[in-house]
Amino acid sequence: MSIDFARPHRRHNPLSGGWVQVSPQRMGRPWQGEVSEPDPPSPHYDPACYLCPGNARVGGEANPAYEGVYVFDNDFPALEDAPGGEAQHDPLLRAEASTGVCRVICFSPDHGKSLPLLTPEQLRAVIDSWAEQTEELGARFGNVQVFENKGAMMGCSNPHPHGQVWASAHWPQEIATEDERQREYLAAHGRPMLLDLAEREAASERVIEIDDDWLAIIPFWAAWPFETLLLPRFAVQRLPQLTGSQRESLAAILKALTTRYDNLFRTSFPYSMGWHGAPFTEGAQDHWQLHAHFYPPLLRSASVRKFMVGYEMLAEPQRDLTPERAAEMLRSVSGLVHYRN
Ligand code: H2U
Ligand code: ZN
Repeated sequence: MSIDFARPHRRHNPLSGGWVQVSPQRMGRPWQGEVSEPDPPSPHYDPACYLCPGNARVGGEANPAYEGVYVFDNDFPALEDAPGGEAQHDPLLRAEASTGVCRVICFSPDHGKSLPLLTPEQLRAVIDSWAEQTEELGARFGNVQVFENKGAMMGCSNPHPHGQVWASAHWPQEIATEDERQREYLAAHGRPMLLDLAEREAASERVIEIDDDWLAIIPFWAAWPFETLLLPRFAVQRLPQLTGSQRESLAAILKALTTRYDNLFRTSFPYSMGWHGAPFTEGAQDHWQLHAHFYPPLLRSASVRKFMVGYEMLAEPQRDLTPERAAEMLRSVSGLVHYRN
């Protein structure tokens, strides 16, 4: 007997090695939880914003009158670019120093222009900046993590469109795990895992956007309701390797995907997104494929979110809405016209 995907089952995440509990039969249960307010629309300029052009940041330094993408060193960096002490090898109280650099990337001088509201050219400039930062910091550090934390619901401190980059001497946990899983897959199957996946999923019911270069899917093993995985359909390990035309197609697919997200609940869709690429080390990294994860918290409306609590914290992630149904919902809204236009 094969699995009945309409009944409780578990799905495996080959990138993380984890599992997710899927319970499609629970979709009909009543909701009596928190109802929070959606973010209000943002003005083009906010005199109180520490990221708007010309305004003073918290540390006192003023931003220049920037006109495109603007990158600065985080005034409150989580990592310091200074040598640390010796590692502590206690089996119970183990520790090591961590060093690195943290920067903030303002996507636009316009306080109200989140990714889907940027022009393809402006999005291309954001992609170029992600690639430049990765290249520059990768020359000095073992890993470069580019990410965006968006929306008050995700704990983002400011609506001004911005992301961050944290470069570290060490490989953070997620990167180390994905490195191992992809290395094992190449050894076992002779092809990079995520290139195989892009091929396998190109015509699946989990596709949100696809063109000759890129594929956006709700992964089979997604934990968050509308989680997506953005995959290249060609072999590439890191952002700086993308050609001009691959960056242009990426700008288009990012715009379409984030437009669908915003249109789904007619709100500026909160999420944490980020790029995973090969860490910086000697030798070929053929097992790696560049990819982006989007982890949005919303479940049913602009104000009803999924909480990863209870069973999720103590056992394993669980979802009611199937990835296939979530993909259908995202496909049913426009990827071309944003609800604010
Ligand atoms: P988040 O909203 O994603 O947390 O990012 C804002 C970052 O901006 C945060 O890391 C930094 C914070 O340290 N920041 C500055 O560097 N200067 C400021 O004046 C305020 C915030
Ligand atoms: Zn601003």
